[in-house]
Amino acid sequence: MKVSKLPDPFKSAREDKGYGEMDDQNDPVTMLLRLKDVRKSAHKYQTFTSEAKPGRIVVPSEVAIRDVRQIPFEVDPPMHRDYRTLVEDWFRRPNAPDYQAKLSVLVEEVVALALSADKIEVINEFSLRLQSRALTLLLNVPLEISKTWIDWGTHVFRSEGEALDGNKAAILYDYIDKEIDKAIANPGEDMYSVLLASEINGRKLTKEEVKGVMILTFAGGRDTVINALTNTIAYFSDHPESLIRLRREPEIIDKTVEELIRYFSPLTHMGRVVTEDTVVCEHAVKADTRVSLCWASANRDAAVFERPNEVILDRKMNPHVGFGFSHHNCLGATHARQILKTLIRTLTEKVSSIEILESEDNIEELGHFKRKVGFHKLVAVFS
Ligand code: EMZ
Repeated sequence: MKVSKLPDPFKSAREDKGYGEMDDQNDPVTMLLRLKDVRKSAHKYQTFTSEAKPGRIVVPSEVAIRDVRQIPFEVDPPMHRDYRTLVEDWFRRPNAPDYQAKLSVLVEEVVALALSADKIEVINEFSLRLQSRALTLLLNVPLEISKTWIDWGTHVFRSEGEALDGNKAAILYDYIDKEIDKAIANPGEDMYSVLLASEINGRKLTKEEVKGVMILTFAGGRDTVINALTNTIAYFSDHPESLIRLRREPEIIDKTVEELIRYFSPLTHMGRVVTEDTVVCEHAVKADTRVSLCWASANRDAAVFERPNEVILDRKMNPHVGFGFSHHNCLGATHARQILKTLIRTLTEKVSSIEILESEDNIEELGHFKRKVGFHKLVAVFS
């Protein structure tokens, strides 16, 4: 099997029943597997809330390790809209030419480093490095700060064995508290200062709210971006012909970015808590239990996507939900898309082939479903 292949473990459950079931720390989850149901349920925040106990909509649940609400992600409309409006412009900055010029420099440096080394371990020496460096642009802080973030590793709430780790979360929380205090003492042009100065319903955001936005900014775009970047490298190692095609047809790169996000689905699913007894796919779900919107399964739904298990670089109809769907769709998507687009363009310009020397898959265990989401290790030679 090709190293970049991500099999679809949900096919038969999706086609037979439309849902799957998994346990998670004694708080089971009914997973919605069809694109149509995932989209429909994403809209229905009154029945499927995001505003549960902090950490409970994440699968695996983070209830045991955090009590700060992430904003706007763990808030429902109408308040959700107010928070979202507040941060939306900031998160659209990656569309600006000067932002893109700076991002290109960062991407080119990381690719140059990969080319100059005999071999690299892609997750740590490429993807984590690029993710953290690019985040300095999103936060508008100096590049050197990324060194601290790189030291935290690929996940801020999990340690290497994948176990949820409260001590690790505390490192992020202390760090953010200190940064907020620094910005209060000495306001600048960084994201903390901008949030502290902003108003919601005629009042300033509280420190706790600023912290909630910052935690999401650090946590939500970390392992997801790292998986997307690492999987992109694996993909081009298996498909040098795709690099050649994209070099000749750079105009399809935007479509390729969407297709890779669909195929990789870096975030497998996101939960909601059921507010009243209801039915999903003819299956009863009780109030105060959890469902999840399984983006990874929905993105392989043959009722919507032709040849769903193939990467079609210029796929025409691509209504994927790799960045979520409805009001909670990914706030960081503009930044993530720009990173991938810049990476692909840079690879077509500078790299002819990538050889994988060693790999270890990262397989998520979701009840009886086992899903490869990326790698624990990927050693590569860039030429
Ligand atoms: C949460 C989540 C957000 C969660 C869009 O996803 O990402 C996860 O990686 C974090 O652990 O806390 O931020």
